[in-house]
Amino acid sequence: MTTETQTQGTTTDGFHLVIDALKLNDIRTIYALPGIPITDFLRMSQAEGMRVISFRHEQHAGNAAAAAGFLTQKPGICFTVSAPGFLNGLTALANATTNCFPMILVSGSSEREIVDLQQGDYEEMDQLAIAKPLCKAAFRVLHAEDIGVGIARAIRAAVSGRPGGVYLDLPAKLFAQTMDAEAGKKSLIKVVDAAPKQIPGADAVKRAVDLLKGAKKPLIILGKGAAYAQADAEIKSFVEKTGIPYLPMSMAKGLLPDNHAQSASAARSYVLAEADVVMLVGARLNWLLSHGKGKTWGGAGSKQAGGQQFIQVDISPTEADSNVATAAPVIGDIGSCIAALNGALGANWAKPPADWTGAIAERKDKNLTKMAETLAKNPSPMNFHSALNVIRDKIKERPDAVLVNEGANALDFTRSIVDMYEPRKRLDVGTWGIMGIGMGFAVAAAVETGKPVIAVEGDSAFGFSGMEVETICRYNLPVCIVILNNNGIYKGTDQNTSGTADMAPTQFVKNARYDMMMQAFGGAGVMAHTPEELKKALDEAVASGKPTLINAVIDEGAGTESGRITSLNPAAAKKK
Ligand code: ADP
Ligand code: TZD
Ligand code: MG
Repeated sequence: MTTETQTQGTTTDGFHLVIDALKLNDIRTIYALPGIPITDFLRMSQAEGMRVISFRHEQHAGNAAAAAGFLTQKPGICFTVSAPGFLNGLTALANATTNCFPMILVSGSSEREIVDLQQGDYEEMDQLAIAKPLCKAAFRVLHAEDIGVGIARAIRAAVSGRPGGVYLDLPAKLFAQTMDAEAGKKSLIKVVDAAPKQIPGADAVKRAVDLLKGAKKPLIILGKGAAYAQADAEIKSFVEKTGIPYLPMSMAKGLLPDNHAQSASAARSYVLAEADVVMLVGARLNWLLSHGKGKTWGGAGSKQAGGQQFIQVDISPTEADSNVATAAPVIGDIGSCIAALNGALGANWAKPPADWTGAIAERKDKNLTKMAETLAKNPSPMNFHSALNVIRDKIKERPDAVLVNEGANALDFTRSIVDMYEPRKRLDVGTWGIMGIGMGFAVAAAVETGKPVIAVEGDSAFGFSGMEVETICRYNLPVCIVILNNNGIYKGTDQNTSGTADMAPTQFVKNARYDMMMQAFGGAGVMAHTPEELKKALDEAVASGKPTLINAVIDEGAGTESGRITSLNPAAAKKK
């Protein structure tokens, strides 16, 4: 039991039971923003040896918890105050659930009796009801003796099956409740096997292997579920043993190194349209994969399927057939599924036909040569390519560094230009394409991995969480933020055509000094106008580990509207 409890003699309280329950389950870090009713709880947590990372806005504390969950397979924990703090954290909770990242949002709440009669308490809100549709599960604990069960249920719900966000409601009164210390200790639960293995059926495995065997143009797509699963060796072995070309989704980059001979990234549009059997591993056929149909997949029209047969390796049985027919669902955890598939391959697995792999290699070579030519250019002002070439070299030199990435063009160009070499080193806007994850993810990446973090940010994207540079400085985290500054959303050259003095809605103040924001809190702030200046500042930042913000000034006309998803704009849809 805790020292505090001991000094109190035979009683313990809600504060300490929550701390002890978390510790019992090996949770040592809390991402939070203080205030009534959790201020004392956070102080006590710190005093009891927990790492408490205190943020400037709950959304970023929540995003940090989500990233921690993705990186560690343990639920990231975020604590907030009632109503407004809770609501600020809710975007992160919903985003975590959407992305299948395990986290627990714990919010203090007001007095139940007053909330339920709507009598106007301080920060009154029926938080449990609001959280429910936005997460996997939501619980409230009313009595100190139920804290152990509440935390155990929250942990299980977050990490078992398809991982996701969980909401835990802790009313203010609960923290101060006391109970017998010994009974309190006994009431806590150490969760055994929180994310049990789920073994796929032998018939499902055979069906998938038979389909792959008959394929002329097979393709594997690795998604962030595969990265999350930490089954790196099994996946590598499967890919290499089968010889099947693969495509990594954004956050699966580095699961196998991007320069792997079987990577088909540089021939993406060719392989998607041409493949006959596609094996999805922890990737959904959502908008990011054009729902498995349409022209991307070689279909005749925007709604027509391309004729591929799909194998889906996923923990969620309802994911199959979500967009197009799934010929061979393999349901279980990715580690167990890939191990079973590896076992079923047999000794004499025939590699895919050479005309398929050869055609891919040909296109890859052509595209990679073209890319190398573009990257070698040194235009003035700098553009996305010449700036990102510097980041590309840095990640090659430091493959252990974590790359955080958000923006529109700033995202798309980074994803295609910067190769990743190790698993779970790329954190980005995920399934929603959400802006605002940048600093929260960067803080968690630094705290959880202890490795250098490079956050490549659009100037708009950075604005969503920019105040957390103070947090980064306060905890002296090895985070280097690189803002690809084109003076606006998509680009800085938009015009207001109305004749009024206002700037266009997508434009920002010209020549903004984001670097000075970092200086304001004692970090290093640097302007970079050339790749040489950018390289020098980045080298220094990574070598020193000092919080750094590099304001990389690029051509303000360099971007395109919405980056690569221009076609999703309603005006573009009208033209279709
Ligand atoms: P991406 O955006 O990279 O394509 P998605 O988020 O769409 O990836 O898909 C991730 C998928 O991985 C989800 O369908 C989820 O159910 C699945 N998943 C997550 N963790 C595991 C796991 N440990 N085992 C099996 N499937 C998993
Ligand atoms: N709000 C939220 C929460 N998420 C979003 N995705 C958006 C708004 C819309 N949006 C994008 O999809 S990208 C983007 C916004 C506002 C910013 C693009 O500007 P940037 O990047 O400066 O970050 P580039 O390099 O100028 O394209
Ligand atoms: Mg921009």
